[in-house]
Order: sequence, then structure tokens, then C-alpha cells
Amino acid sequence: MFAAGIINFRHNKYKMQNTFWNENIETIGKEQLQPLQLKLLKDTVSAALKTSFYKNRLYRSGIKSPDDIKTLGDLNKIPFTTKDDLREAYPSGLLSTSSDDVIRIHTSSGTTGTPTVIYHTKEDLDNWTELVARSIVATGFSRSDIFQNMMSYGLFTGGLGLHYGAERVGATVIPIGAGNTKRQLQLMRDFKTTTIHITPSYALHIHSKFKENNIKRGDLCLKRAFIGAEPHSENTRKKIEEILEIDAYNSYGLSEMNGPGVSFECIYKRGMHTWEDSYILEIVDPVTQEPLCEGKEGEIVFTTLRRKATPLLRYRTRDLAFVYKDSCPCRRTHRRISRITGRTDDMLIVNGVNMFPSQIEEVIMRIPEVGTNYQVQLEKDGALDRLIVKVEIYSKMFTGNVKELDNLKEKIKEELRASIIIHPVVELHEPGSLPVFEGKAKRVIDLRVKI
Ligand code: DLL
Repeated sequence: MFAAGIINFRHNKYKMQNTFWNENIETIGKEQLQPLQLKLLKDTVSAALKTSFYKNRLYRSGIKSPDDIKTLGDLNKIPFTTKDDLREAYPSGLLSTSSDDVIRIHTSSGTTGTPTVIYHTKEDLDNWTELVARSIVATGFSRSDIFQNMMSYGLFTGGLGLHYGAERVGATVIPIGAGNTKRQLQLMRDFKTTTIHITPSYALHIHSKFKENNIKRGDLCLKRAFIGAEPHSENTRKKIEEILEIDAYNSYGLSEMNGPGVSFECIYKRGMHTWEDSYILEIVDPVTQEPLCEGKEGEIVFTTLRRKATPLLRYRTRDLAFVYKDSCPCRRTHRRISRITGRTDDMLIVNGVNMFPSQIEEVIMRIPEVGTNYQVQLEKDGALDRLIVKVEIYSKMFTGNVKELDNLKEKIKEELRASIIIHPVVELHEPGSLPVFEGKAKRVIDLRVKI
């Protein structure tokens, strides 16, 4: 660990530079990254001490000035921040700058309860834009691309976040936003869109609308998709890549950490590089809150390093992932996290057995007859729980041969049982019959009465 005094400033080299292949930063070694993180952590603590929320909290933990942080190990002295803390601080308890310096506000996507608010200064938005630009360039995206942004614009960060990132790269942006599949397909064909930004569930859906909109794959110039904002399995990615004949790159982020542009896959698709010059990444045991080593799955915790208006210290995301141990052939040194395997708050307990919805998706999406949409429903059946898995299957399966459908149902049931231990009820549905979501999909309907 480096003492605070010796880091002085070689760090100009690691300033955000409004570029998007920032070799100094993207290939930074541990010996340079750690002092940089320490310097930026001290700045962040200094900013946090200006907020009413953190001032009390840090004082109680014995941190009265940034000089109380001497090494990166001192991060452990800082208490975690939770979503409830952010709600408690609503609307401005976490604002660290003058409100005159704030030029935009985003809130979390939840539709109920008090939202969480993130304030941004001009510098915050510039830095966020650079992270997004850096992320998408890592997938081979360039100024020659035509980018159709199919995520919603507004308080949700998916729309504006990628919009500015793609503009900074110099690509042509089509800011259509979410929904209206017919128009999406028409623009995609007419403007020769090469790259789309889309939720994985909507990516599966738009393909099912090609035929009725007279679109053939050959009419399109589509090369890649950035998919994120909701959990999805590796088998779902493969399905998207197969049916749309593109490369799909996983993109992870959350409004509390700006939004997209926190962790992104590069061309190698071996986990998502997390920009460690802008965030300190920790994986902790969700129960004991003890830090876990690389390779062990736990809850992702982030500390912002460059954010001025809303610094956040050790924010518990509730998202579960692990950090890959090996290095990436792309030369970027920023550590990669796995895809999100679940959330600490989306675990389902069905007849006493714990499972995550992602396990169901992983199984059904590898079965070739299964189409592009599914839903999980939980009901009470007397004292027991009943798990119903509703899956759309391709229309070619509806031949009138009941035996064939029964066999398929049995096969899905068996594969699910082997993975989640529970005996589900499986329902087969026609394509287009289950609810479709243009934004984040709601896959699990829990109708059990909560006691
Ligand atoms: O969903 C930001 C975003 C927009 C990320 C567009 C990627 C693309 P929130 O609305 O605050 O922000 O929701 C954040 O969504 O904590 C995860 O649970 C989930 N999530 C986001 N990306 C992924 C992903 C945006 N790639 C919450 N895989 C996070 C799994 C994801 N879950």
C-alpha cells in the first residue's frame, strides 16, 4: 500500500481526457491504480463530508477529514451505504455541491416508494459520458456506426447515458427510445442501423415481429447489440446472437453509479470490465458483509471515485456476481465481473428451497423448441407453493401432435427439476401470447399471500 505523501502528482496522466481509448487509464497497472484510487477516495471522502447525510455518519466512524484515510485498506472503516439510506436522504441529503452546479438529476427506476436521487454536475456528466464511450469502443464500436438507442429516455439512465456516449464517439445516433416495434424495425432498415441498445427481453421480442413487418434479416445491417438493465443468462445472450445474427455485449450499471458504463464487456465477452479508476469495486458476503476474494460470488459494493455532486461510499447494490481472476487478452487491466447471477432480494423460496429466477431462465433458454418469452408464477396450493413456468414455444411446434407437445413439456419439466430441485408445472404457450415489456421485464409474478 502507498503512503499518502508520495503519490503527489504523476496523476495528471490519469485524468479523464475526453477520449475513449485512454490507454494510460485502460491498461493501468496495480502499482499506479492503487495510489490513484487512494487520491480519488480521499477527494470523495472530502466531498461526502460536505453532505448532511455522510457528515454525521463518517464522524461517528472516526472519519473527520480526508486525512483520516491513509491507505486503501482504510475503506473498511467506512460504513456501507444502502438504498434505504439514499431514500432517507431524499431529496437533497446527499448533495455535496451547490445546487447551482447541478445540471441534471436522475432517479432510480423503481415505480413505488421514495426514489433514489443522483445529482450531476457538468464534470460528472462529462466523466460518465467518457466511461460510456470507453465501454462501447471496447466492443469495436466506432464513429462509422449507426446507433439506434432503444432504451427509454428520461429519468431512467439507459437512454441519455448511451446517447451521449455514442455521440462522443462520433457515431450517428437515432434517439428513438423504447417501444413501437414497427417503427424500430422500419428505422433499423431504412437508416442501416449497425448497433442497437436494448433490454435482452425486448431484443428477443423484436425478432418475433420481423415477419409481420415484412423485414428479412438480409434487409438489415445490424452487427451488434448492447444488452443490459435487466438480468439475463448466457443462454439468452446466445439466443439473441443466434436469432438476430449479431454480437451481443453485456452492459451493467445502476443509476446510483450514474447508470450504464460501470461494467461492460469487451470484444472477448469474458465478463464485464469495471472501470476501477472511477469506482472501487468490492465483493462482500451479503450476510456477514465480509469482503470476499476474487472468484467468490457475493454482493457488489461500489464507491464512486470521481463524482462531485453525489459521492457514494461503499454502496451495496444487492446484485450478485464474482470477479474473474485471469487477465483479459484485450489488455484492459480493469477487473471483470461475471454476469449478474441474481439479487440478494430476488431469491425465491419455494417449498423451502432457495432459488433464483436466473436459474430457470438458464435452463429454458437452452432448449431449442423454446421461443423468446417466458413467465414464472408462484401460487399457493393448500399449504404448499406451486411454481408455474409458462414458456412460449415456436409456432412450428403446434402441429396438432399432442404427444409431441406432452413430450416437450416433460422434457422442460425434467431439466428444470434437475437444476432447481423443485417440480414445476410447465405450461406451453403460443408465440406472442405472454406479456411483452419494452423496458425492464417483469418475469416473476408471486401470487402467494404474504403472512
Ligand atoms: O438499469 C442502468 C442501465 C441501463 C444498465 C442500461 C445497463 C443498460 P437502474 O434502473 O438503476 O439502472 O437499475 C439497476 O438493474 O442494480 C441490476 O439489478 C439491474 N441490471 C442493470 N444492468 C444489468 C445487467 C440501470 N447487465 C439495476 N445484468 C441493477 C443484470 C442488470 N442486471
